[in-house]
Amino acid sequence: MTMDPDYLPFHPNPKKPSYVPPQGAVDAHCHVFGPTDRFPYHPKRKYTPCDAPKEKLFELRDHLGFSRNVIVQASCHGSDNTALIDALEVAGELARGVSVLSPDVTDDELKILDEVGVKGVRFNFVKRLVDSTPKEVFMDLANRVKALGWHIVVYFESPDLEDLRPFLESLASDQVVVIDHMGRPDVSLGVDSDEFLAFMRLLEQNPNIWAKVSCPERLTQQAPDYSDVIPFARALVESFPDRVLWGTDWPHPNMKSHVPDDGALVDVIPLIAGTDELQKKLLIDNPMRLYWGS
Ligand code: 0GY
Repeated sequence: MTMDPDYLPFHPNPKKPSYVPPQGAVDAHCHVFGPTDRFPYHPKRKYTPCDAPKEKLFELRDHLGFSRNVIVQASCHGSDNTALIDALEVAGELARGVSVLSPDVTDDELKILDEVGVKGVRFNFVKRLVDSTPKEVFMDLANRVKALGWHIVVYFESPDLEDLRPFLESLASDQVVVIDHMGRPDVSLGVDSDEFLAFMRLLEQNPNIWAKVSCPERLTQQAPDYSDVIPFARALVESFPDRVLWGTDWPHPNMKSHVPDDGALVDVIPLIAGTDELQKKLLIDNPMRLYWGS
């Protein structure tokens, strides 16, 4: 199996952000990858990342002025959560996790994940990243993790929203559902586009649906200032201040256009959450409630 990475490496030396996050801030979307010799990538992965071990993530957390991480299992490790478990064991109270589960996961495996700090399961519908999984399989997993008090994280791209809407609404009838990266809008259409208004309506009509206002680096056509993405994130933060999360997305797997500077990504925060109160909800209150139960 080749281990050559097929996307850009993460930024070797991100700048110190000008924006200082409030004490206790949470980076609620980031990943750990490898190291390959301990935690091999999944044989059916769609891309091979650069190793991005937990030590590097924790260094970045401190450098950017954050206190905690929510580490999300990405497709390149499939449903083998061992690198995630290892990172959570070392981080203790400073991290929580979101897993990817195989349909035949046992109750004992779920218990281990729960004990180490996993609080959610991710359902990935992005066709370039995963082979498709029937919705019934996801529904069954959602029912199983409900007993543990976990929530669901869903990743899809905006053209798939209408197809997924009944499924999302059904999940959200009695469980929190977090949508990754604002449902990946096409930002060239503008914040008043039918497409983005449909996403806003999804949150308006479903009080259990949350959004991550993350990933300007993937959505932008104006790197590195990300000004075309800011109105989308700001609309969500101002309309749903108690249901938004923010994350770096480090180490930015599968990026081919540019290498984001994580310090520059942090400097976007005050542009999308314009007051101390909105920043505190986005970076502390919301993630602490969902992942630390406080
Ligand atoms: C992300 C985005 C991506 C990758 C994954 O699971 C993944 O492999 O999430 C992507 O390529 O858009 O959230 O990190």
